[in-house]
Amino acid sequence: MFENLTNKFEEIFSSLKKAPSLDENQVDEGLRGIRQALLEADVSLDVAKEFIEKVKPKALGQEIIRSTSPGDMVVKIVYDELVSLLGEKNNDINLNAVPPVPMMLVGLQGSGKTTTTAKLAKYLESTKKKKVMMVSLDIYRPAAQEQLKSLGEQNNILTLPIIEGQQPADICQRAISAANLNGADIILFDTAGRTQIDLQMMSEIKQIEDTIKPAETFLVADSLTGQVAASVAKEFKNTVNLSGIILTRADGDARGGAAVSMKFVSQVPIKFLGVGEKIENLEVFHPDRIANRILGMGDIVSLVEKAAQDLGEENIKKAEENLKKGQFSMQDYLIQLRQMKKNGRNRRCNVFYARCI
Ligand SMILES: Nc1nc2c(ncn2[C@@H]2O[C@H](COP(=O)(O)OP(=O)(O)OP(=O)(O)O)[C@@H](O)[C@H]2O)c(=O)[nH]1
Ligand SMILES: [Mg+2]
Repeated sequence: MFENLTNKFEEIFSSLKKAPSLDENQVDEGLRGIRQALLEADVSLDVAKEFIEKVKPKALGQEIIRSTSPGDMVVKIVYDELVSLLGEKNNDINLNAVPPVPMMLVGLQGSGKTTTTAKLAKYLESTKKKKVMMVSLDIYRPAAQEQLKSLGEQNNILTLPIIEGQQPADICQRAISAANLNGADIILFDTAGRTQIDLQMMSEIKQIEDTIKPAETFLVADSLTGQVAASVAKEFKNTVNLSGIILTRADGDARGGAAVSMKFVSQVPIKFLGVGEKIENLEVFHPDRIANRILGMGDIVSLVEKAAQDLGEENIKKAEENLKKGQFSMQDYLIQLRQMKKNGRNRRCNVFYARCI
């Protein structure tokens, strides 16, 4: 995922990093390149525009921190904005409800709902140590319920026995009783897909939502559809209370536009990535790690972060001078204590502290 963006960003940053200092034109040129790269990755125009508008004043007004080049600073600014665009932090799955906790997966046809239901069940069982029951509400596509049943059998996950001809609302009721009987902590409801959003599908999903009152409603969206995935999420959100996105086929997506645009366009966080067809191919979505992956420059980001921390050195020096001049204030003292706490066993601070006492 993101190979194209990573390559483009690397190109842009390598020329920025070579420059000993940066003027407005160089920054502008770099930002134009970033905007272009985002658009080519199928990020929506609004998102690309907003992104550049946020980065620009920071990139131009940013004081250059000692020990790093201005180019590195721009990388760090882009990184921070990217993390914020992707959703800041991972929103963990909500298990705060009376068991059996109901969750449902919705989405367009073929987006990966059934496969993801099984992946999620496996994740909840192995990582969260919960007993899960899977239930198919897809009474329309032939063999859809059997597909989930066989995934359950292959992976040793409980599924609700199929009763031919039963309607979704009745299946929901039966599932809740069966989960209680079997001591399941979580019920995952897999729903039927449609080729496109239509009223019938939306009203059925709404009905299911009203019946089961899910703690989590995941939209399963195909990453390969780029910004369409983000607008589909926006539309689903108008009907149901979407709590998270699971972006599938991330393994085959070299552009990554859906991942980048999703939070901004739909206001719904991505919680997981589907990264293959196998049951274990589900990854928790961490915006900071993804931003690192996109920029391919984790080392620079940590370097600049370190440099920012070391800014305390400046304060230490000033405080030392104040001490020599006999003007050591309580403020200087506080700076020293904070810096010591931050750095742990920082020799320079310790020496200084020894001089103070
Ligand atoms: N490479 C890859 N393939 C995936 C991923 N997730 C699902 N698939 C494949 O996508 C195809 C469709 O998956 P399903 O889970 O049946 O999709 P669905 O949304 O339930 O489809 P309908 O029930 O017909 O609406 C299957 O062949 C899956 O193996 C993924 O993350 N990566
Ligand atoms: Mg299905």
